[in-house]
Amino acid sequence: MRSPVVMGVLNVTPDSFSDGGRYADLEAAVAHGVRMRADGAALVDVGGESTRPGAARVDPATESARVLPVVRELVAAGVPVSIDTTRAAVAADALAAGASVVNDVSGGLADPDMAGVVAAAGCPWVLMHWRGHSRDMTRLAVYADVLAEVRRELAQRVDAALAAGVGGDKLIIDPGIGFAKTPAHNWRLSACLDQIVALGYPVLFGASRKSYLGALLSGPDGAPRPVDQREAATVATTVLAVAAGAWGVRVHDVRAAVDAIAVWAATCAAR
Ligand code: PMM
Repeated sequence: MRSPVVMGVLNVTPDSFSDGGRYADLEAAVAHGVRMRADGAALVDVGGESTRPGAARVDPATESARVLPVVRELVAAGVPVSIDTTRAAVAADALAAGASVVNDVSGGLADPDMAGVVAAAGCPWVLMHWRGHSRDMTRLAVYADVLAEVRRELAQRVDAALAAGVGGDKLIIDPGIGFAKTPAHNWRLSACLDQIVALGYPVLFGASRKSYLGALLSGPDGAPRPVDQREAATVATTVLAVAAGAWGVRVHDVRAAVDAIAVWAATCAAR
């Protein structure tokens, strides 16, 4: 059985919810990416624009200036890189700098040129479920049936990608945990991840340290569990996701995810 992919998160932003500011300088960012690779990350996902709910957008030049030096140095160090961007120009620059995968949280919706860039590069493309930019995200978290709607909207993004000439074997889908979703929506999608897998494409699952886990683990005063104390919960989501058939998980603590997957795989092998 193929081992699930672990994608390590490397946000080179001053304001991401989980690691904002920590890897803003080049040396620290590259060192962290190299460490995640050594810990077993199949890909290091470099992002230069925060997608936290309510975040303001950065201009494309700022986004490129943040990510390109990091992509270049990681690739030179032999680390496979995905570029976490919704912008075709940033994706094209990152691919030219050696990135091998485009991780587009908008599933191709934010930039009409993205499909063309991906098709021309012939690289894998992560299509995440998305309904709008961070500023509007909370307002867009309205569903009659979140599972049915996310399945339908993901299938539409797949169809659009295929129509634009991207190979079906290059597509990876992602339910977009925390993106225009309430905690209840996130739990429902987690519970029914097998039905996203049933769409027939590899599924990436990104729950690492997200706020619905903080809300679940809130203290007696109702305050959410701080971001840096959500790792055990994140590991639980990793095991549940791979058991549901996910292709991979996007996480901050790569070692913890790799260890959890090893336990899951050894358990499966002994059946
Ligand atoms: N989540 C974030 C950013 N990029 N990409 C994919 N494919 N899936 C996700 O769930 C996802 C993503 C936001 O989380 P972060 O601030 O920890 O990077």
